[in-house]
Amino acid sequence: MQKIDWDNYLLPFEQAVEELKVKFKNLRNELKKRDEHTPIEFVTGRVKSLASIYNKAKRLQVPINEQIAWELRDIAGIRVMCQFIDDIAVVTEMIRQRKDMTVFLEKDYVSKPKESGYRGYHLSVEYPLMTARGQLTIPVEIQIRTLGMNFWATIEHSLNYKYEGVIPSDIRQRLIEAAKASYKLDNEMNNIREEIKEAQVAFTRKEELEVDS
Ligand code: 0O2
Repeated sequence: MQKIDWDNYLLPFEQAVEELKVKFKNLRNELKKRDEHTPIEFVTGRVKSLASIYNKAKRLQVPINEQIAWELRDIAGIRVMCQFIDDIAVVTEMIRQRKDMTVFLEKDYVSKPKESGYRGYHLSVEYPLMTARGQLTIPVEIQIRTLGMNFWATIEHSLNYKYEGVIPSDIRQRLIEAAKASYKLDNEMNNIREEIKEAQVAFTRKEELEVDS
């Protein structure tokens, strides 16, 4: 089997992550200036580490070759964080409507969480990239989460790292309970989102007036 030159192979994924982070940050800034509420709170992105690529390939039992990115789909990953659960659908629809990427797979772990308690909405998109060697289309996974879902997933990810993927069952159970509590909070906040949005708009206006005067 031909060996992969990882530095070269990952180059377009790094470029795609950088481009998409800018695009989603610009989208947030535009919405913030135009409308009074933006469904995007903040955006992050990363290229999957080699260790994580090998682990996932092993778990899915797929060979390591040039096609690996299409098997794993999340070598390039973008995360969009939202304040409210309803914002997730708004961002999802914006992505579906975009002309610079094509959605080819959606996984709804918001209404159907993973066994671990993990929630998030995953979109796999084909992203055309202009490189020095011409156009390439690469897969990118966009994860959309509320701030609460992201907080939970970040903590769980560190514990998984600490316990090398085998979290003790008592801690695992508490994480499941914490995920339920976090989702309850997300729903409560979602139910009073109009009140919260109005308060945030009033607060921003007050700050702007103070700066102007
Ligand atoms: P990293 O950043 O690579 O170290 P998908 O096709 O992605 O919708 P699939 O195939 O089940 O779902 O994917 P996988 O590999 O289980 O998860 C993909 C990514 O989703 C993970 O990347 C996490 O970011 C997130 N995720 C999925 N399940 C969990 C979970 O139970 N806990 C947490 N914390 N995150 C989860 P990596 O590979 O973990 O991260």
